[in-house]
Amino acid sequence: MISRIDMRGSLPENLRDVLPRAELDVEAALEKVRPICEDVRHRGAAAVRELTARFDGVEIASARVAKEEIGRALAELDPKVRAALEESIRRARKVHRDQRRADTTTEVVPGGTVTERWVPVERVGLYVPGGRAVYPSSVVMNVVPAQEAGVGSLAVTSPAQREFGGLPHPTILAACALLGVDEVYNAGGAQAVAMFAYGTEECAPVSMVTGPGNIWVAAAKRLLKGRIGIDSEAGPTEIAILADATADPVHVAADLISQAEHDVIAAAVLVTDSVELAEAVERELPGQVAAAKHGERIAEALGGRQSGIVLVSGMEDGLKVVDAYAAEHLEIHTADAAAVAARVRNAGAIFVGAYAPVSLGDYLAGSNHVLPTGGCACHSSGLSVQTFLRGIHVVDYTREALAQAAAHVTVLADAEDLPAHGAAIRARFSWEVPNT
Ligand code: HSO
Ligand code: ZN
Repeated sequence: MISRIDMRGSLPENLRDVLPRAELDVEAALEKVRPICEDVRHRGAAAVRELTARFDGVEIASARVAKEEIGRALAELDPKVRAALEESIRRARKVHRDQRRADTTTEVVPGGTVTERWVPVERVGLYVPGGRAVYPSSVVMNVVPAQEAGVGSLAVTSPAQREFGGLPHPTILAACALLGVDEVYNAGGAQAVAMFAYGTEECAPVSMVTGPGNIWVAAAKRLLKGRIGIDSEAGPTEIAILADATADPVHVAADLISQAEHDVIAAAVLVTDSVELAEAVERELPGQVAAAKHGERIAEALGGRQSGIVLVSGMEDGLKVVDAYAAEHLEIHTADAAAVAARVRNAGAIFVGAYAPVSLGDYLAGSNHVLPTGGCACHSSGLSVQTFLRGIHVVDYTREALAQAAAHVTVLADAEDLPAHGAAIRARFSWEVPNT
């Protein structure tokens, strides 16, 4: 059901390369996505409609969802789902509000200050996946940080669904309504990203696109990055669990399964120094998988080369392995889990101990679930208020403070063979270089 990789003894040199990992060839998708983006760029809304018919099999009259449809979806939402979404929003708001950084002003020298002013991106497009994956929770995770950052104009897009008359899934529309978002589109795939990036007659262009999607969305984000800002490319979901002999195999198996449920290419990796735990989890998995609604998908994900149980000699090696893997989600099931968690350097999010499973983070912990995948956690963070803010340096120097810096600027400018840089300073002082 799940393969074993034995790294007891010494760890391999090229640890990152030998660990199980899904291969998602975004590069290969670029060539397919390029003409789609060009089409939307040149033909706007008509191209979005035609591409929606071609790829989603739905004829739509417009990619803009009418406000009445959003209101209706909320009115028809199951009250239990509404209450759960409201609590999810409340907790996420609480956490994301606290992330907002204050502007800082530093007096570098008397009369010379640098202020870092945090300014929200003006207009953002948020992509919410559709199809098999219907994630109203991802609406929450995208919209809340953007709103808390102060983004003024927010548009959400999610693929048109044939069974819902060409609208996005009603729960997604209802989540938008609960969050106060009324600009919603029913476009998906690369054409949706291009619609946001270039704008159409129906949709004003945005400065930034965030949110997870399939390989076409990832490729379009890569292609259009620069014209628009993006978060991460978001590949298939990953869970890594670092566990010792104290871990409960029932919990460990359930948590591996919970993320394998997303996709046949989702990754579930257990790193442990306990052969007994590895064996107990191996024994536990088949029963839990058989009982799961999406058992086939889960079995394929667990059996894939991206998943596995990695045996290590001890927690020191275990930490090296999870750092090299840099999982999107990392659970720690060890004695003194908090102390072990504090030593982890690379992970999208860390879940400490037996009572903080990834599923909690997916919906209700208050943390964000849009996290770096594919090892990107070694250089990137998940979505946060910070994603939607730019720190602008505001430089304010008096004549005296500039005079004090003039000689050093001139010297450095000359050293770089850019003497006009120094001249721009001296022009303010009758061309004399003042002494420092
Ligand atoms: N685990 C996914 C997010 C999600 N789970 C949405 C359920 N719904 C990626 O972090
Ligand atoms: Zn999940």
